[in-house]
Amino acid sequence: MTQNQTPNYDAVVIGGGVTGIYQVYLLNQAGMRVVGIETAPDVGGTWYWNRYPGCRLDTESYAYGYFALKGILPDWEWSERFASQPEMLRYMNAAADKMDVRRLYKFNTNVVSARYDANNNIWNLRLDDGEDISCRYLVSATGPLSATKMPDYKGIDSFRGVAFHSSRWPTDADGKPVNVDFTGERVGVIGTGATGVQIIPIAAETAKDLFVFQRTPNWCTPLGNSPLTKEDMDLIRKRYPTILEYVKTTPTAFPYHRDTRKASEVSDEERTHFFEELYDQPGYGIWLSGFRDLLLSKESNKFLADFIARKIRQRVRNQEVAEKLIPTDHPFGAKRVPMETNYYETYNKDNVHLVDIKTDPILEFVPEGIKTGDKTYELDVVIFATGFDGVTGSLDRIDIRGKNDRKLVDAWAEGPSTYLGLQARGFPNFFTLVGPHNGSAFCNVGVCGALQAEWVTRMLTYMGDRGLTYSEPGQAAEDRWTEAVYADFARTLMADTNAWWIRVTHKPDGSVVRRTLVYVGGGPDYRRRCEEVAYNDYEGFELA
Ligand code: N01
Repeated sequence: MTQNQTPNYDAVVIGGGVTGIYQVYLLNQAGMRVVGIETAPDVGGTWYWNRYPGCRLDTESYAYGYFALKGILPDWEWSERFASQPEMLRYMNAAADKMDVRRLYKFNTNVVSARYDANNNIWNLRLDDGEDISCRYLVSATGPLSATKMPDYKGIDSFRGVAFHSSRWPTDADGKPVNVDFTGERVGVIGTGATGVQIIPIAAETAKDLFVFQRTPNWCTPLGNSPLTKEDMDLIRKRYPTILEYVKTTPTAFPYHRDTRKASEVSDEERTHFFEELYDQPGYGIWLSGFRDLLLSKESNKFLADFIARKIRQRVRNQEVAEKLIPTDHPFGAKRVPMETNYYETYNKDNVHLVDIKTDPILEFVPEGIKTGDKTYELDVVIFATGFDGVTGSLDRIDIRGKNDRKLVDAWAEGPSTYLGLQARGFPNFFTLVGPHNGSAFCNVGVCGALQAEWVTRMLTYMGDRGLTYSEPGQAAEDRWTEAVYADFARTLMADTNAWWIRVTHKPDGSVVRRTLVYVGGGPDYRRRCEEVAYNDYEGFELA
């Protein structure tokens, strides 16, 4: 292989979030010349950008991040079972300090394009400050939920009030997020996914009027947050190795395993009792420790969906509103289950109004607010909690070209094709951490992303030790992996529901292609497969 040109860096890592900074740290520790590129002025990724009121972790704080990894932050004192965004950002900053990675980052910088030069086996990157840099290995850690999705309603620019996406909270002249005070304001929230469900109860506390523009209701369940005392933390810290080993055994690296029974194997009474117990538990238990066939059997799913629907009817006083809040178009858990705190009770407040935009669609924005078919809602503030262009969105926004100048967006036009969700044929030396079809994306990213960064570091070290500088998946290995990912997903009840992890393509001939962007085989199987590949000298990858 010709390699006449020496690249500026051994590796470039795109992204300074929870996975990116750890990857930069590990590669630097491994003796590589590495630089991280980050859009934001500082580290934090999702915890830097999402600063909306109510934003918090819905993974147990002590089961997220670097809690048992290489001695990073073993002393951290979590103040709540599910930490708030400000605490998460402090944690990310402390982790960056501890790993001393800021000096290895270029902040306030976007990668505009990345092109593979086959003659020199390097990637050439153009940055938006005009600088050109090159590297041997390109590693993306851009996050599955970072490319914001904004609706293109007519007239948005004509709106006289303040309007912004939930993960682009307004900032002051120094770039610091401002505290948007809703007191006495007429506020509109568009979107009722995990983000909207966190914002709505907080905005309702002070807004004069809160209008929730809901297109599709979600199945939401209680978060059950509570403070953690110093004594709690002392005990938790002593258990860190056990917690890490345990979450490594669960499908999503959250501290929950599914029950071994099918829903139909128990009596009505027993089922209801079990659901009540799960509903009262903090966190994701109701979704992730329920009956084992929850996402495989419509019958099993309906038992739980009916139970949650009853809870919604009990918690919301106005039964017309309650019915609008109950999903009818997707099974429980087929979309991400938002974890809520007083979400349903919020609709009992006089200042909160649910606008069903499925039956009365938004027609346009006007200077005074939002116009639907039925009326004009006068508003001062509009928050777009409309989500993200999931998983591949942030990569699509970079002009990435592999061998023969082939664009990644073209290669993945009808859905990603990868090996282990880590590399794509035709794009040598390009690794996608927490990327499409990757066992770390549908997972507790704080843990799974870090374990994956460790795996990639081992692979690059293995290559370095043997004088290898080129890695590309073989066609057969990639095809097998991709087919298995699609087949696994097709077996679940998630297959027919649109969510951020599904790419829906409307083709010119009128046909519609729906493709999963995530691997649902579970973290343990994924990591076992990765270890098998590593043990067998990275079988499936063409190394040179
Ligand atoms: O985004 P979403 P999100 N007009 O895509 C609606 C993570 N997260 O930011 O369903 C009107 O779930 C859309 O309606 P519909 C978590 O993984 C974690 O809430 O398309 N409405 C939906 O209601 C989560 O899954 C935490 O009909 C429009 C909403 O906007 C992921 O981020 C907290 C619309 C989007 O929901 C994304 O959550 C928050 C339009 N044009 C988020 N376009 C934690 O707790 C979209 N919608 C850690």
